[in-house]
Amino acid sequence: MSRKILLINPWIYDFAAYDFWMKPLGLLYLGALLRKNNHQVAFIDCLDPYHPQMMKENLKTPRRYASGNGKFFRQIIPTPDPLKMFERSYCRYGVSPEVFKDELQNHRNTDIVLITSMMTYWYPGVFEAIRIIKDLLPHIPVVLGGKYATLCYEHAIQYSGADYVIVGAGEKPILDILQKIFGDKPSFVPDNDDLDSRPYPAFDLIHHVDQLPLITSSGCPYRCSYCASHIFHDRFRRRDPIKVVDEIEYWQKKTRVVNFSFYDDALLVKPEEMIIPLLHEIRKRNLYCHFHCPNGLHLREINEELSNLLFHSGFKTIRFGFETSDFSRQLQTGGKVKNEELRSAVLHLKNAGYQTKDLGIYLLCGTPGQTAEEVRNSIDFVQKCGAKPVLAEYSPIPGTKMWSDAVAASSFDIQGEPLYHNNSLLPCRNEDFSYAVYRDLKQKLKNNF
Ligand code: B12
Ligand code: SF4
Repeated sequence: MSRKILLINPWIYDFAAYDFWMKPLGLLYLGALLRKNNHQVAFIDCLDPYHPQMMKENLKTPRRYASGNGKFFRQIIPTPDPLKMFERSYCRYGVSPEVFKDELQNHRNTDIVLITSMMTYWYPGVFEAIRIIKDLLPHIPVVLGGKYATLCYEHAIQYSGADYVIVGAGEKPILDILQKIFGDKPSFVPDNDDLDSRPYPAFDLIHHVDQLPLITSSGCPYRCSYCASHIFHDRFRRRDPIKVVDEIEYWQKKTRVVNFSFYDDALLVKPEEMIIPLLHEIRKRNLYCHFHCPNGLHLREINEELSNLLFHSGFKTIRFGFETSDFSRQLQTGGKVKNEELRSAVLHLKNAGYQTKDLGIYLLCGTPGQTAEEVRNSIDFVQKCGAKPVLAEYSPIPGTKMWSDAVAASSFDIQGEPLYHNNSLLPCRNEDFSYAVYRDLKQKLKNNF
């Protein structure tokens, strides 16, 4: 039987949040799958920066850019007790609770609610949404999935208020839940090993499309000690690059969108298998696109051919994961890149036409045992290579190799309270690397660029 299913992308509660091409891709993949199983799917996006009711009520609409990034609506809210010692405004990013409640009233006859989650430390926004749903639609089952639900399963079971908490990929579990609750046998189950067997995400549910996310793979062949990729995906799987271009062309024809963001963990790995054929096909079909990669790309693969291809195919925002120039830490954390590889990659990218400001190099700050000097040296090294250092504060993640070091290094109870995973806290910094030193480094970089 056809069920009415409501998807919810909850608020972000944090000290800071910026829309770096963010969309609830996993949730919208599930929406498409459920439609393919003949269910009716609706969507409430608490993060919608173009929400019509908010636009009407709010004189100050969030500043947005033509490439699809920008600010969210924002309201200052009380800081949760565990974070009170941190003197910054704590905010709800997204629509107001009143707007959310109004939207929910239109879905009183829904059969089940699916809510997603991202950063572990954003759980208060998820809980608030669930609390309101339970208030207004008390008898409707609520299923919680996504990153927080996977990484902090016990916490989510105990405190979220959801009826079901799902770990990992949601495709099979959600069909199982529908069968368990309503007795609905699935008519279509995607092949877990064939990412192209999934229907395209239900992007038509987004009412104002300014950019769309793409994913060409799941997982990553590397195992960096600070990263959770292997917890979500047991191995690296890829789509057929030609089918990815079919999808790009499909969305472009349907929505006229130009900006696309890649959410892959390892887009550039083995370029001959994915990015090279993909970009050649884009050019063959004469598609005009701008690509954005806010998630770190691999530097190791960059050579003359790939640099030219990226530059001439509309790769506008590119960020690379470099993390540190300290050789022993590079080895300890997984060895995904070496200093020489950064130097050579920047040379190729600049020869292709990129400028320093285009080449953002992520440096991981505040990992256990890291000194301020290591970060300074890394900044210097990136600048000497001719690229732009971008500081990324380390967020400790349960289940990663670095977790036990993070627990030992942190003065916060990161095991008991996911709010302390917040990267803004630099939760694993040590005496040597104070907030003042960090702020100073950040300010200097800001002044430079
Ligand atoms: C793309 C990405 C981003 C994007 C935004 C993504 C978005 N959706 O908005 C950008 C680049 C902005 C970003 C930023 C950051 N990110 Co990030 N990001 C990712 C990444 C690579 C992929 C997420 C994704 O969308 N995957 C694709 C979709 C298809 O999968 P999915 O969402 O998981 O959905 C599936 C399941 O989760 C499940 N599911 C999802 N929802 C639901 C709902 C229900 C009901 C059910 C049943 C199932 C279900 O089913 C889906 C389909 O199978 C992950 C790593 C990873 N491999 O997952 C890190 C990750 C989530 N990010 C992480 C981090 C650390 C960050 C940053 C803090 C980095 C930094 N230091 O600056 C920033 C923070 C941003 C901020 N403060 O504003 C960490 C999480 C940390 C934490 N403590 O939670 C991760 C895990 C990476 C890591 N280091 O291991 N990120
Ligand atoms: S290369 Fe990137 S995605 Fe892969 S394990 Fe390392 S940090 Fe994670």
